[in-house]
This record gives sequence, C-alpha cells and structure tokens, in this order.
Amino acid sequence: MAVSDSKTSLPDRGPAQSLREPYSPARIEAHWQQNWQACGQYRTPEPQPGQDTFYALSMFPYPSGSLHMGHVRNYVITDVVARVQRMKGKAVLHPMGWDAFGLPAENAAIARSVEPGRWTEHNIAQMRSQLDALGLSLDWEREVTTCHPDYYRWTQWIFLELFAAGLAYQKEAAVNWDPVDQTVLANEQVDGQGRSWRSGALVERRLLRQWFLGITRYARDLLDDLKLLEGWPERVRTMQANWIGRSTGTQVLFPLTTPDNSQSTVVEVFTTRPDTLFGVTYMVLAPEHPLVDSLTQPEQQATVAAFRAEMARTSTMDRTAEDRPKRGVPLGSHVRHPLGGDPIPVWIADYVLLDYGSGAVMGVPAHDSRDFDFAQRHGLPVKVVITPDGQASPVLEEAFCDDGVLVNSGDFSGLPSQEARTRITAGLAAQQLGEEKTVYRLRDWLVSRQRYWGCPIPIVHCPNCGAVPVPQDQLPVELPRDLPLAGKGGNPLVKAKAWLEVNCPSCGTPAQRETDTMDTFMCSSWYFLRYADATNAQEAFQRDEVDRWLPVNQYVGGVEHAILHLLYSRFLTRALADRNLLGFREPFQRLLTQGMVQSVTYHNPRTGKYVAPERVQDPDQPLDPDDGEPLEAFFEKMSKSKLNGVDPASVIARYGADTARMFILFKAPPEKDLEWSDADVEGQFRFLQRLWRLVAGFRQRGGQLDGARPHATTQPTAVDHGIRRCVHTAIQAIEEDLDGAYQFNTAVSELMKLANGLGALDKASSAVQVEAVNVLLRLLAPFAPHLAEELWRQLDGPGSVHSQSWPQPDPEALKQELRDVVIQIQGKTRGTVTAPSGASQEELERLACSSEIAQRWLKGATPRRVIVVPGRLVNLVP
Ligand code: ANZ
Ligand code: ZN
Repeated sequence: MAVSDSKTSLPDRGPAQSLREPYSPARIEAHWQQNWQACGQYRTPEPQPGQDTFYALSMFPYPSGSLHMGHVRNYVITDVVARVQRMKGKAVLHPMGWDAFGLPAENAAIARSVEPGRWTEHNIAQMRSQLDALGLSLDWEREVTTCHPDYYRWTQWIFLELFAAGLAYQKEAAVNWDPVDQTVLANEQVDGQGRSWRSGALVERRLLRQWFLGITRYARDLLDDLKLLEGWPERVRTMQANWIGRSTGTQVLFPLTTPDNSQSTVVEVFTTRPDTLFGVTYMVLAPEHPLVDSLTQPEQQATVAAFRAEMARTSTMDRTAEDRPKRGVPLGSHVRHPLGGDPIPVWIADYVLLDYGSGAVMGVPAHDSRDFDFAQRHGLPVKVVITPDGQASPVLEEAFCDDGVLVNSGDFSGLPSQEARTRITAGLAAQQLGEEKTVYRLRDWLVSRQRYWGCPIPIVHCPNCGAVPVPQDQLPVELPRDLPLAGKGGNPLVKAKAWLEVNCPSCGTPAQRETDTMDTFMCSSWYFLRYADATNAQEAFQRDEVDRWLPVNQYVGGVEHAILHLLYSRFLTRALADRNLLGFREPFQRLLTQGMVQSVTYHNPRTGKYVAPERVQDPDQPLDPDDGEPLEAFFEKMSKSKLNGVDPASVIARYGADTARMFILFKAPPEKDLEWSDADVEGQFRFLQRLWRLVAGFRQRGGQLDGARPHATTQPTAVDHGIRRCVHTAIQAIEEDLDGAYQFNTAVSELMKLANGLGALDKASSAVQVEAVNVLLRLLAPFAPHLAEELWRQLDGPGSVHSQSWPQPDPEALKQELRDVVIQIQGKTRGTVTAPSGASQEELERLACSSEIAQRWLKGATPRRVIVVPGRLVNLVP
C-alpha cells in the first residue's frame, strides 16, 4: 500500500489566476492537474476501520493512439461517480490501464515496420497525456498494462490454474478461421453475418487443434445468476441469456437396425418436441458426426465423402441460412423408431450442426419447417402427428409448428402436446431409450490465436509427456521481442528457434514451446482483480485485497462488450472463486453501458461520399462543396470513415476540460446516445463563466470560505430564507439524481437552477452567502473539478474542495412554513385552509375559491367580490 508523501513536499496550492480577470480554463486546468498529481490527491487510500469502500471502474482502453469522444464520455461518467463517492466518505478505488495486446499493434507494426511493443508504448504515452487533460481522479500508481511481463506473468499463472482444474484443454475442432487476419476466432467473435468482428472477413471452417477454456461447465450458473445482477441493464442480461441459450427437451436414443462395426448401437438426438416422435420419417446427422463413417454403406461412400468435403469448406452461417435450400445425402443405413419399431433412414445434411445438442436430429417434416423443406426436396414422407383439434388434417402446405393434439401416435393419440411431451419422455425413459435433457448453445471458449502480439500460452509440448505446464517459478514465459515480423499471416514465434526449443520441464527431453498466444479477452477478463493489488510481485493478487475492494461497485463501458468481455469475466471470476482464490462469484455489481456519441453527418446519397461538417457552408441547406449536389444530414456515431468525428483535444483546447465534461454530462442521460452540438458546448462554457463571476462578486464583497457555518439567525429575512431553500432544494434534487439513477443531465440542470436562484445573493446575510457558495462549489466539484478547486482556493476554503464532504440538505431550510388562513363567506367564518406563509394575494384567492368550503357554500358560483387579508383571512362575497 502506498505511503503518503511527506507533508513538506506539498506543492504550492495557490490559485492559478486572478479573479479579476476572465475565467481562463487553460491556466486553471493545467495548474490543478499538476497540483493534484504532485500531492497524490487521487491515490487510493487505505480504508479505515468501518469505512466503506467503493470501486469505480471504466472499461480500460485499447491503446490505439488517440482518445475519442466515446472514451471521454465513458471516463467522465466514472469520474463523477468516483468523486461523489469520495466526498461521501468512502475509500474509493478508481484505476486505469491498457488492454495492450492484440492484432492492431501487430498489423500496424507490419505496415510501419516498428516493433509492436514500441508502437504500443508510444500510443500509451500519447493517450495518457490526453487522459490527464480531462482532470480524471485516477490512481495511476495502480496502472496495469496487459502486455508487460509483470502483468502477463499472472495471466499465464491463471491459465495454468485453469489447466490444473481441467478448465483449459486442447482439442481438435472445426473452428472459425479468419482468412484475412490468419487466425482462429471464438464463436463470440463472429457476427450474425458470419464475419470476423475485427477484419470483417467471411469466416471459414477449419479442423485444427486448439486450446479451449471450459466456460460451458459454468453455463447453468452463468445463466441462473443473471437474475442476481439487478444493477445491470436488462438489455445486457437478455443478450447474455440468449447467448448462453438454454433449451430443455428430451434426449432420444434410436437403436441401429444393423449393429455397425463401432461400439455404438444407438444414435442419440436432442429434441424440444418429443410430442412429435411418431412423425419421424428420417434421421439426420451433422456431416462431421463421428458415426458417419461406420453408418455409410459402401455404395454411398463416394457421395458422402464429396458432401462432407464441401461442408468442411462452408461456414456455419451459410450452412444454416434460413433461405437456403437444405442439402444432404443418405448414408444407406437405418435406425429403429424407439417406440414404433419402424426402420428410419439416416442422412447427413448441412443444417445439422455438430456442436449443438448431440449433433443429430430426428426429422419431423410435418412439424418443423427446416425438416419440411428438406423432406420436400429429397422426396421423404411427411407424416402428420399433431393437428389443432385432434382431427385428421388434409395434406400440409407447410409445416404445422404449433402445439396441438396428437394423432397417429399410438397410445398417445388424443393427448395435448404439452402432456404428450411428458408422457412420451416417460415412456422412453421406461425403456431406457430417452430422458429429459437441458442443453446450452454456449460453446467452450476457444482461446488460442496463431498470432505474435499476445500472451504466450505457458505450455511445453514434450514427445514423451504431452502438454506440460511451465513451472510457476519459470513464469513469465516472455514473448521474445524484436523478432522479424513475417508480414501478414505468419506467426514469427514458429520460427523463433532460440525461444521455441526448450527441454521438457518434466522429463528433460528436448521439447517445444506452445507457439499460440492467448485471445486478448483472456488478458481483460481479470484486470479488474489486479487493480486491487496492482504492484504485487509475488502473486497475481492477494485474496484479502481483492475481497475488500471487489465486486466492482460501478462498472462503466460500452454495450459492445455485453457478451464477450462481460461473460468471460464472469466465468473467470467463478473459476477462481472455485479454487478459493477469491470470495465472490460476480465481479461487477452494477453496470452502466453508456450511449454513443453522435454528431452531425453529411452524406451525398448519389455518390455515397461523406463530407466533413467544416466544409459545409450552410447547415440548413447543406451542399456538397465539390459538386454542389444536395447532401443529407443526420446524426450518427462519430467515426473516421464518416468524417464526423470531433477531436476531444480540440474541444479541450478551446473551452477547457470542465466545459467538455459539463456538456457531455448535461446533454443526455448516460445510457442514451448523445448528439454533439457546438451551441450546447458554448452554452456550458457560458454557464461556467457565470459561476466564475458569481464567485468573483462574492469575493469582492469580502466573502471567504473560512469554514464558517451559517448560524441560525434569530430572524431570518425572506431573502435568507429563499436562498437557503434554493440551496438545500438543489442538494436534495442532485442527491436524488445521483443516487443510483445517475441522471447527471438533470443534476447539471439543478446546478444551473441553483445559480439562477443565487441572483440576489448579495442581499442575503453574510452567513447565508457563505453557506450558499460553499455548497455550490462542493456540488460543482465532481462535474467541473478544476473550476471548483480554483474557486475554492480563491475563497481560502480549507484544503481541497475534493476532500470536502458531500453536502446534506437541511430539512429546516426545505420547510415551507404553512399557516391556517380563515375562509369567510359573506363575512361569516366557515372554516380554514392551510397556505404557505409567504403566499401572495392571488395565490390565497385561488386557494380559497377552490377550497371545499367555497364549493359547499357557493355551489359553483363565482364570488362577486374577494377580500384578502394577507396571511390571515379570505372573505368571499357571493
Ligand atoms: C425434432 C423436432 C420436431 C424439432 C419439431 C423441432 C420441431 P432449440 O429450441 O434451439 O434448442 N436440433 C437439435 N440439435 C440440432 C443440431 N445439432 N443442429 C440443428 N438442429 C438441431 O432447438 C431444438 C431443436 O433443434 C430440436 O428439436 C431439433 O429439432 C433441432 F416439430 O427435434 B427438433
Ligand atoms: Zn517430458
């Protein structure tokens, strides 16, 4: 744990500029950033006994070289959360680091022939200074960089923990091969169109020996526990649930009519519709199914081999595309219907996947649309066994996929589908030919990559011992630097002889290192643990440290990580918890997925070209400056290719980070998309200027923040009362906006309302003025940290504004004083109503006329005359 600097080295903490000059963010911000850094202002404190901890975390960036607005929004949101929690007295951990392995570094390095490590370091330095300019309250002493050996040493250690638990293993599998990046991809990294998430290339299937992590062992746990994550967006929980994809159905065994020459005497299928069992007219195996060889009859061998070869080249996406005619070939063998005994021909077909269920399907053309297509195409019979009402139906035009009543199903005819499912499953179970089964869509996580710039897999392949883990005391297996990069496609580790050739750690025989590196998602699936004990050189982390800071109280990041990163992290946390390495199973208590930052985008619909906004002369009638053609204008996520990016550095240079922060927070609720608007940025800048002048005025009147608290003056004036009410209403409203809901946009509006309410501040008693300014600056501190600090210092406030406590509303100040007002009808007292003590004549008149007393005595008539004695009485004369 860090020891705080000796007090003597405290830097000059005087103000940055004179209050008499106009607000100058450039001077103020640099000044305070240096000060904060020099005195370790945001170093993580050692939690005091009884003190609550709070872990505020942003998803760490990939060091691409420049910070974009999406990053800025992400980090500013987390920063406000961290600052508020600190002021609320929590011990706050708010770290930052770099997700620094990965293909872009390698590709950039090849393109520019710089070493990936140096390219990465350069980018990190550049992004670090951009981050510093935002005034984030980060503890840089806990910085982690995943490509540094002092970090990846522990990534390797975790891999070996998983290996020891049987959760990291090698197997031959049909995998997703990205032909552009020349590496395999996890299923999660292939999009809905069958393209690589990074290169966009159409993914191919290849049979390769790869490393997998056993995430499926946790499928059920990961799914069931989603319901505990109440602090997560519903959308993300749904996406994870769908990805894990639980399906409950029946496993049915179809005995072979003629025993094959392998061990197996049954073909196993998984179905969610056992009620359709009597409608089976054929059986389909995945082309890669292990039984295909033994079930292929000699006369079918040639066609089967050709079909399988073709399937091996076709992507899963293509194979299972809805609109594609279903193709397949018969094997020439038959199975027996488990309840009826009829022979059923066995086929292989494109639409059946090896790695779902049991890789085999019972074909029920009458009740499944894919099977219907397939049967039509291949002349297989269609047998109806479910109808809406249990009556025999005419010939089907298409599959009838709904539930209904069974027909043609032996003893089960007449049963409704739902009941039939239970009864048929029980019938199968009685003969040991089936049972209820739950399957998941989730597959084990393929973590090996055939690329250089990643964490080496700490395994040695020995001809005698097989895959042998590198002993702990030999970690890290360092990635050799300065290898000649082979150009796109080659993994230079394969040729790095000096590194590659080692003796087996177990038997000493000459052996070879594993040359695959890990998927970078492995590096990012535990970094949040490392922050809790970031400088530990003996262990990945000490359990005590991790247990005291985690789970992360608030995680903030992009929704694009809803599945990959968040699911892998949840898995890894569980795996480590099961090895007693930590004491919790869910790493992120609350998750905020921030919306995108969009900006105005100009597009020429005819040429398809984008035009940069600064080249458009008249935004109301945008024309293409090159050819004068009309442009369409819309808001879209900032991106280089759309020429609509706004560079954070230029906004900061022009207005300062505080304005940028205020704008981003004010413009939209954090989870919603935000439309960039120069006018609104300007508006926030003017607001900060106004605060500057407000405080300058207060100072000129001799105002100071010497820590004085307002005394309960015996006779508060109406102005005092009004100002205190305004101040404490703001405290209460902002608290409500921030508490859990994080409605920073309305919190900023409340600050603006408060500033308006302080228009007559100079008329208030000095104690009330001091209180008002004191509260204003403390409320402002998380949002505009530099300005708040500067003004606090200008007024000689104690210490740093960021070490002050978060303001609490005073219930007294919030009270509306109420009093009873007498209602008379034609001079006769008929009752009373309660009204705020300062209510105006008009308000009292309105209250009286709408009162129940008036209703009763005037019966809807409007009084001819109303006499008001302020604060006392209203006389209604009908
Ligand atoms: C017979 C049947 C009849 C089916 C019927 C459906 C309707 P979900 O809900 O996604 O889990 N299936 C099983 N394994 C498969 C594989 N490896 N490749 C392709 N399809 C497979 O889907 C379960 C259904 O998907 C199963 O139920 C099976 O078709 C098919 F009227 O079995 B069914
Ligand atoms: Zn060996």
